[in-house]
Amino acid sequence: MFNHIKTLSDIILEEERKAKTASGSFTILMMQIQDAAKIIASHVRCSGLVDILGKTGNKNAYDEEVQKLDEYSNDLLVKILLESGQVFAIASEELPDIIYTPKSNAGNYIVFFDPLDGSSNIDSNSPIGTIFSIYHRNSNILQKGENQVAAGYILYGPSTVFIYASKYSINGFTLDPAIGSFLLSSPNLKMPEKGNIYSLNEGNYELYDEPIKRYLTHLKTSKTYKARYIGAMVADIHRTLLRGGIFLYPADAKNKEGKLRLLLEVNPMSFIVEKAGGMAVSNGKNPLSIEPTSISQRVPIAIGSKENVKEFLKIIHE
Ligand code: AHM
Ligand code: MG
Repeated sequence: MFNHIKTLSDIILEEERKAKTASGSFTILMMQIQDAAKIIASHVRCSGLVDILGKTGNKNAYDEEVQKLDEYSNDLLVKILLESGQVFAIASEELPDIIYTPKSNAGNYIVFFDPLDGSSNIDSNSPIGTIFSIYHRNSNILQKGENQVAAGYILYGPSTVFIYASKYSINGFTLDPAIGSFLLSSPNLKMPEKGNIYSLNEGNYELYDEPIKRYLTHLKTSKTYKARYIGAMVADIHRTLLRGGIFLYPADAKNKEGKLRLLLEVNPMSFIVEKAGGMAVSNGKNPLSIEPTSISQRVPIAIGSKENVKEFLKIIHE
């Protein structure tokens, strides 16, 4: 029998049919985000050539001016989203301020994004990603994470993977470069209840406060844990989603509020991980319940398999 593999577009259309009042606007927005992801993925594949081609007249493989990949990804997303007709406002990790779509073209969604997360990995040909978070239009742009309509990330690794979470489901897709579609590769993602991997920048050890040091000692002396840290949240969270365990970016003496941004990194990842059955905590609270104060607000984060996050909470409160 003919076996059609579902695509990301199929899932988005299925969900549109479930939403009784849907106008098609969200579907168009998600199609635009998919397009941007494919274009960024294609540029990531050529990124190692930029230096070589750059020397021959500042043109890249696409005959465009050579531009840093993070700038390129940001400019592309800004342009695609503002021209989509579906967004009211956008905010990017690369930009200091919120950008509003001109009234004539304004839509009903607000999109936050980190166009190229982990960009310091580019030079060493290591994984990088894009993170996005979608809200309904509201006069208050800075809404709690629990109001997210959908969130997702794209991981540019050995293959390009798109994780998409909405109120209906969470699924993973892999880009088939031959046909240019994201094919369903991890349906109904459910993360392990517990894992044996912890992930944080342990180079900051001396800067951590006593409870975090105690927790790390607990992990090491239990002799059941492995350490893994890629330094790109998208890649570290993706491994945590598939294999279980915990990812942390705690506050420390240098990063007093933590390093990762609530609206651009922490909330989309917390939404995704919760949908997959995991848990996130920030200063003892669910980050999705925090009232944001600014686009650049940073918060500490511990996120991952439920049992691992509960164990973290138990040890730091001892
Ligand atoms: P970026 O979005 O500017 O690339 O920075 C965020 C990144 C995360 O992807 C990663 O988890 C973290 O910063 C790594 O920070 P550090 O180098 O301090 O370990
Ligand atoms: Mg980032």
